[in-house]
Amino acid sequence: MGIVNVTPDSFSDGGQHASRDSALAHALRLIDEGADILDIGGESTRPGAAAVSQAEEIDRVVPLIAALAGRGVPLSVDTSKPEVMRAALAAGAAIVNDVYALRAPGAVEEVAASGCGVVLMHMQGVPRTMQVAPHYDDVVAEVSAFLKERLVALGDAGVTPDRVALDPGFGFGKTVEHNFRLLRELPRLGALGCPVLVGLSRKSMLGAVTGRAVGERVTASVVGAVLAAGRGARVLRVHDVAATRDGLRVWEAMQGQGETK
Ligand code: 7PJ
Repeated sequence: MGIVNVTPDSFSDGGQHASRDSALAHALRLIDEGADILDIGGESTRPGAAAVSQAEEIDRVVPLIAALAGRGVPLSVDTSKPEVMRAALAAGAAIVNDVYALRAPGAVEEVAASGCGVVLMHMQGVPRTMQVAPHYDDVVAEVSAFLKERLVALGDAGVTPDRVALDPGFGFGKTVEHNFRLLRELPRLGALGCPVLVGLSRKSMLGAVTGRAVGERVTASVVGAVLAAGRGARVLRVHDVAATRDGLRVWEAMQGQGETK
């Protein structure tokens, strides 16, 4: 799953158009590099990021989804707002990826009304403050219990587990230690019966162990992705598609199921 962020380019005078064009070019490059899914997001969920209005978020993601629909690559929309989900699905998105796990009022109903896939992610707290003092008695058990509870809530609304992928939410209300424990014990999330999605690309947990700035974390990200694959992750949400595919090819060859190219 290749990451496509549509955020205004503050260094360009072209405004909305320029950022849309560069997002489209980036998305096409990720398809070329072998992305199986594109995840399109118009709002940053990084700690301390400014909120984006519903109209603005729709304005950022919908034209890009429309431009990318029908190219043979399923599109995911990274949003927590039901109205954005609705507009994105109407424009051709096939998956809703929600870091709030559809807890916003109306979000479950929006997904239930369509046949789309869903990514349910765990987060402790809210983005603005989630990294202040994350606390768990047993992080793996608590993340599992949360995801299981969300699966039940979706099931009650008619969204069956075969439409769902589960994500531990690396970096979302977790210390470095919590994140690596979740990675180590990832098979316990797989035991819930849904495919597991992992997003650790360029994240600060990798900076914490390598000492590297965000722009220098490709190697660490690829190693993290391969480790996650080895622990059962079925979808890897990444910025660096080509590099990740190279890493996965090595792992797959070892498994005896290597793709040839
Ligand atoms: C994730 C996400 C993640 C899912 C972001 C970033 C922060 N969606 N959206 N999982 N992270 N499902 O990419 O650094 O880990 S935004």
